[in-house]
Amino acid sequence: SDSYDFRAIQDRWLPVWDELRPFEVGSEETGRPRKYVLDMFPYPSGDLHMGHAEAFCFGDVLARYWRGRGYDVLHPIGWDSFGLPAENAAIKRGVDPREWTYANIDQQKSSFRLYAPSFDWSRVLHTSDPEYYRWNQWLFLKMYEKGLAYRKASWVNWDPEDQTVLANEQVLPDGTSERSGAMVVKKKLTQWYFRITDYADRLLDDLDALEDTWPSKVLNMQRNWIGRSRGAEVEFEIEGRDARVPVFTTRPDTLHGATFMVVAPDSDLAAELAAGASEEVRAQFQSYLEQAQQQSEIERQSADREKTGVFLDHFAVNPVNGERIPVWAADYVLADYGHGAIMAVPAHDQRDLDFARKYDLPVRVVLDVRDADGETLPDPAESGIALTGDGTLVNSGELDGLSKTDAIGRAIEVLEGRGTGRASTTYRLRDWLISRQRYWGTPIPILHGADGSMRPVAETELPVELPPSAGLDLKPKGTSPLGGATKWATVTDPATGETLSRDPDTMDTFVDSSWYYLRFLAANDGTQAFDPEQAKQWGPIDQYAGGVEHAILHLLYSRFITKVLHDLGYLDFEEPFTALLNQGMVLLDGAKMSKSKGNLVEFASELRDHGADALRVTLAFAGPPEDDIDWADVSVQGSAKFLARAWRIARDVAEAGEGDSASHDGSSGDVALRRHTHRLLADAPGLVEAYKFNVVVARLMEQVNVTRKAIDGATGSADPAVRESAEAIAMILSLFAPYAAEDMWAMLGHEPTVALAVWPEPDPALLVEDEITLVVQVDGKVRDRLTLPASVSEADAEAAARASESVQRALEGREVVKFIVRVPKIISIASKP
Ligand code: ANZ
Repeated sequence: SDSYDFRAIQDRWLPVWDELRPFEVGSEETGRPRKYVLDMFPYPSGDLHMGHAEAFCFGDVLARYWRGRGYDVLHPIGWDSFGLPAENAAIKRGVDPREWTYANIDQQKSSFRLYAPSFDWSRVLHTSDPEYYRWNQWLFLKMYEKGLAYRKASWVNWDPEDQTVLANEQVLPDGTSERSGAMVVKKKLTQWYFRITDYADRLLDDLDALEDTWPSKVLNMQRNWIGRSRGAEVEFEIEGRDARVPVFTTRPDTLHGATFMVVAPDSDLAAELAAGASEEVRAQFQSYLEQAQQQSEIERQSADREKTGVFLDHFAVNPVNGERIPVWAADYVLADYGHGAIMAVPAHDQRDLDFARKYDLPVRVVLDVRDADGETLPDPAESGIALTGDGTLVNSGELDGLSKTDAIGRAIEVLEGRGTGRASTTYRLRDWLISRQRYWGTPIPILHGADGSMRPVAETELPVELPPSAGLDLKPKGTSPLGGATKWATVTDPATGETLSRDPDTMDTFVDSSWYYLRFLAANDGTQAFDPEQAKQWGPIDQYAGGVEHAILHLLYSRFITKVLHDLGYLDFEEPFTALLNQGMVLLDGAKMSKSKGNLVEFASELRDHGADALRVTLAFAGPPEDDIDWADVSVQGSAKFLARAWRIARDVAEAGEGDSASHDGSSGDVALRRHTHRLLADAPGLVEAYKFNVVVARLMEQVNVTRKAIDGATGSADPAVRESAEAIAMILSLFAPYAAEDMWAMLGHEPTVALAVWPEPDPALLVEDEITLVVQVDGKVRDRLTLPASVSEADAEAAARASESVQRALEGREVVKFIVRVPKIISIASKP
């Protein structure tokens, strides 16, 4: 063939690869080192989109790279196929969620086939298959056995539109649902939880080991999400109540300045205290509570919001000075952080101060805080500005004169001595709410007795399969649709004959994705969730790639479940993802693409018009993979031109007719070109491993140009150095453009597939840098000749000239007025006395 035709090339190689199945890896020992490279698996909401194209391009570059380095690479693919969109489509269009889901999966599979990521297609999984989700149920039972899965009634975020529970991070800062846009409200429901808070310290501390291999942004998001806070628990007596009330504080040093107490309106304590108050207070409290429940957590905590509250007609006793302080309910205190109650220190906490000023509560300074000039700062009661800085304790009895830090330690000792408090650590992290009142998910394998008792489904009875959706009302209404499947839900206990009912809730789909990476190791194994032996061989994942939208929850939950499985004895590692790459987004004209905005670049049409190779090269060349790509700024045509140029080099070598590559030992031929080729072979690995894919593509472009010059110049296409370059280009190009590279490889006389060709080591003799001689003139006279590497930077050349003794002598007592560096020829310096 004569000219580069991407369609013909795709048609040529697709059937060959289908036949060869080059990326399937077995479980047997090969003696080669291993890498496990995984892309976050897709959700089948339609066909693949440009975001997928990008993410799977980058993951594939890394998978193909490690194969080129001689590794066995496991690079599997599956589908995260349970979840709300399937169910919403079913409700809207009356289709079966199952049909909708699997039709989309088929569509995505065929797009993937053409796009050609190097997946091991023998290990495909879909989380909505009973063969998969039975192991979710197995995991649930293991967690239940260990006390890590439990049920409790609690306030949850409720999306009144979708009629479903939302996780905190699905509630946007303005209090609306990320899903439906509706205002989220609080609702009390009995729900299933996983006890992730037991793992808070390990989840936090183990992040340190990922410092060099995870984006620091993600590490920080994880750290903030867990939110460890060290301080003290202080117990306050409440008049007329037997049990003392604990509060959490990071500032026990300020105890003498606690002039009132605040409890969260939606806490049990507030309800109890209000119940014991006058009718008027009860009524006030009730309406305040209803108002508070309309607010999102973020709103409630916002600093600039006007403070509101209700006096609960009760008094607490400050344990350090016996003072009687009023107890209020206010929504800036959250029910599920710390103990849901605080000691308010208005002089030193801004929110407490705002509240005290609004309701005329006393403000007592207990730290003398000064400004930079040593002046005591103004009284917060007047200034309205709390003294949050460091200072010396005053008005605080035995703590007077101590620094803040010393006073914190001393106050804890005092409290411990009296048995009214102790050092304590609190976390922002809450237990993981895993139950959903929706249809399209994993049924929770628990049976309920009429007496309220619970028993786990026997492992041998798994999977608890989802009943068909036909006849069920899938519309969200706050209770699970599965409850309506009466036949399915009713079970007779074979042992006792008792009638039991199945738990009607389904699991959060984050459970499915928390351990899927392990299922790939034994995707077709009907006897176990995964093979611990294989997990030892392949795990943990060497390279994980995916979107930053999963920076918190998915990664946190996977890390948690990995630690649980480790503790249960199934895994010998505790962190699932050794290295993480977060790709940016694909934008158009600076905006996120979406159907509703009408600015969607369709993956399918790009693929059809330009082919997989040009698309992939464009994505890789657009910039560092972590950055956003604006599709308006890239040129797919430019990528196609580059591919054609690369391809023609192999064609020219083939047409030169010498035909057999074996006759060339590589030691003959154009040395300058060989140096270029070996420098590329030497640099490419470091660049790929540092995710500088765009630089690798740029280097390939340069290599193609240099090689073209050699072909068209004196060297000619029959020179062995040209063949050597063409082969290096094909191998490295195969990371980005597998079709063109395969075609080049074939033209160069090799069998498929270039994807399994191991890159040659560069010849050190060809890596020695060329040298240049740089003339240094001072005021027109040659003063020195410097021998420097050809690649020297201007700054280094200037430094070398300044360091030259003869130059220094010529400049003695004179002032440099001009310093002109013209690498590789001359440096000229002008001076005056
Ligand atoms: C007294 C005090 C004095 C406080 C002072 C701060 C400054 P972090 O660092 O975020 O953990 N707090 C405790 N529980 C709360 C709840 N459920 N809702 C709202 N606020 C709560 O914050 C800990 C501080 O936040 C605690 O220390 C408590 O106020 C407040 F000069 O106690 B502090």
